[in-house]
Amino acid sequence: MAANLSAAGSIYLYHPMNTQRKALISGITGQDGSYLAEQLLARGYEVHGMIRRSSSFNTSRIDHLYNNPELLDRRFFLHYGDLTDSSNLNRLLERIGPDEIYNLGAQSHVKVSFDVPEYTAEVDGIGTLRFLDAIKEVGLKDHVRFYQASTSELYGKVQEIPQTEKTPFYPRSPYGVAKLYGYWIIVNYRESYGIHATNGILFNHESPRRGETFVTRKITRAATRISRGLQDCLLLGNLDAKRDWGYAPEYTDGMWRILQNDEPEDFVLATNITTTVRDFVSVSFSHLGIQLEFRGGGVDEVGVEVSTGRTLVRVDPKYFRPTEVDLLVGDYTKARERLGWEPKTKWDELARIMVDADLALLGSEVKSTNAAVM
Ligand code: NAP
Ligand code: G4F
Repeated sequence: MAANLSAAGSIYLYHPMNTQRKALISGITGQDGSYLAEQLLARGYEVHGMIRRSSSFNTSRIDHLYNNPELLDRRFFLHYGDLTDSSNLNRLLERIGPDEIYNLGAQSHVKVSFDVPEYTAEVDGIGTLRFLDAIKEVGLKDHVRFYQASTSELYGKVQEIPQTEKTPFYPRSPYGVAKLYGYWIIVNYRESYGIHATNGILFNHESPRRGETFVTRKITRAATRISRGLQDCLLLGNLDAKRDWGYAPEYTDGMWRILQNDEPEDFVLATNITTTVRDFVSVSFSHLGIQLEFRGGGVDEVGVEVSTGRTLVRVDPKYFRPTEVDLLVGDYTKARERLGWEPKTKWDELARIMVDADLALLGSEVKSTNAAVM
């Protein structure tokens, strides 16, 4: 599908008489970007997405929008771009003239940020500055509203439980530190230039569209594959880590609500419930009829199937991080009171949704393999 993109990018020209609300999303090919694009289209927006050139297809999460002739190049436009390229950002803002910008693009993997710290800072930190500066340069500063994808990773070594908008930050990874720059440059441009720029401090949110190397999706994919005899064992890192896991489409709805608030303010979105990785594993396997018992400790801890004695989960230190965030749990009171936002899906229901989706995916993979050999 990527073949037509440059055409989609070059034919669109901003017209001042066009009154439909326009949103620009960086990171539209990611988990959140894909849900947000769907929701904004459903709300009647014209949606523009920034997409990176890739040597392989990177659009699977938005292909259903791209392949819809009612939408493509009518209300849904894709443009090549990158958060490391200022001239590209300037050009896009000039051409599109968006009313709302959602900056979701990022090198978003915490562990990977230890391997590519400089690139992570470029994209997640300075990329935010580039966007804000482009807004100033093209004269959109009094018009546009800007959402920054800030993160509970800012709290890192937590200074308070639960974490609120007022809790001091203590990031524990190059990713967290890069996002800290993003957070403060938003505050600074808001205070210096009056730009309607806001931070959504979002706690972990997951879905069937979650990238396969984040822990929840890694667990639900492996559990379904193990249950069908396609994989022997799941290797994980820190089983004791605790996260506040919510359901991604509810959080992208929260992003939109944050931008509809006339005062540019920062908000925590979370569920206020924290759970260990180990418990997420147990619930995921249990939904497939596999009861696990965890035995041992540290790197020797294993998850054993009670009925057969098979070891299905092991610890592999290669998934440990140089510095870990042990516990996250967010207090979303401000979002509830000011935006009417509340999470609906609890983490165990979320695990079941993801397991069911991965099972369905396995079914279609098996079917398409069969079709290919027949
Ligand atoms: P994701 O699935 O990893 O998506 C990241 C998106 O950013 C992808 O579209 C990716 O493009 C794009 N991207 C990466 N590098 C880029 C660059 N140099 N220029 C432009 N785009 C680039 O992440 P997500 O889970 O949807 O998260 C969305 C945002 O929220 C991220 O900023 C993340 O850090 C933040 N956040 C996420 C969570 C969470 O729990 N999901 C919580 C708090 C904050 P490709 O598809 O081409 O790789
Ligand atoms: O799923 P994770 O990789 O997510 P993490 O590090 O919390 O980051 C995610 O949420 C942040 C919001 O708090 C976002 F800002 C960020 O962009 C991303 O979306 O890891 C969750 C926990 C960690 O403590 C990790 O050490 O799970 C632990 N874990 C244990 N075994 C593992 C594994 N994580 C991964 N990715 N892979 C494992 O095998």
